[in-house]
Amino acid sequence: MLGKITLEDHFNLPDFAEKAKWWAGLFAVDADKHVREISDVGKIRLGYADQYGVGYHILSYTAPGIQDIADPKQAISLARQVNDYIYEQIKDKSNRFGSFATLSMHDPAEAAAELRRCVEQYGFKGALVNDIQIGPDGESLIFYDKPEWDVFWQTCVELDVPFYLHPKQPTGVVYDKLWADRKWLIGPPLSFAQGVSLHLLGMVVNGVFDRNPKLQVVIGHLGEHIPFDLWRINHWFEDVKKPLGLKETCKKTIRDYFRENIWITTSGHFSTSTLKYCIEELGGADRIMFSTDYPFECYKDACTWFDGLKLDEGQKEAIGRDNALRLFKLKNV
Ligand code: GRE
Ligand code: ZN
Repeated sequence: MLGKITLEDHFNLPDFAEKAKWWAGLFAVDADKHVREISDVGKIRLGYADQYGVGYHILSYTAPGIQDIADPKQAISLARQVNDYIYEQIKDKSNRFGSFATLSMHDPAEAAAELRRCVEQYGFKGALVNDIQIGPDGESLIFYDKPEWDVFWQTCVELDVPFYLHPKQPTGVVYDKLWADRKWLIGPPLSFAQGVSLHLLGMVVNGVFDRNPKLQVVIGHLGEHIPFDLWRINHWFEDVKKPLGLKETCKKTIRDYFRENIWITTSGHFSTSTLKYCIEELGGADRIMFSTDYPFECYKDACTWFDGLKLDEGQKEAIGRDNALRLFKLKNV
């Protein structure tokens, strides 16, 4: 399929090759190739895109990004630097590239202000954040599911842009107690999905979507394990947790939030049976979008898998392109 749109496509600041190398050492077999690819937002990336039929990318700064920076001033300053950098890189290629805003999530009003700057001045398409923000003491973990974050969520709604909740690695006491002795499970095998599913379901039970009913949140990796558990989550919310008090903060069903607020992408998860399961469990393909997860995954694997799929009439166009056009209101791409 030509003209596919990918929404999880990461870049790095060229000055940060050392950090990219550290991350690549954890997750890439060929670290040098990985650093070359993640630092490029031109020839290499567009070469793959042209070869494998990707027409448009919404780029994002790579994990763990700003969410690993404990010092709030340093965090906001790097976020601004990243946003200024990527804008300069893509401004003359707006038919091929868009970008998500990179945000420091230390302070809701500050995050909202930087998102507004990126959307209004640079035409960015939303924000992508790498799970929880490490707090100023280097230990505390900032979740965005409390009412004080509503000023940020209201800004997403007002600007009419989606928020992509992307994984990062476990740190601090969580790392020490749970993962240190099981380090091969860190990342795609388990920890990434656990982190994002905890955070997103935290937003559900703590009322973020009830207070901000128009908010649109995207998660990758075919839903970070949540679609597989949807029946069981729904059963326990409706039949046990709501009678016990959950109904105070969470008025609708988990399936309602997946119909009205939540989207998933295929990033890094190229399984036909799992995609078909998600289409069935989520009641159709209307909120599922193609994505690669480049350069942690390659265009060849993502695109040859997707192009070879046999789905019902219209579903491939919807997932590969049309749903993203609709959600991000893309024109001329
Ligand atoms: C990602 O950013 O999506 C990612 C990593 C590291 C390994 C796999 C992966 O940052 O998908
Ligand atoms: Zn990713």
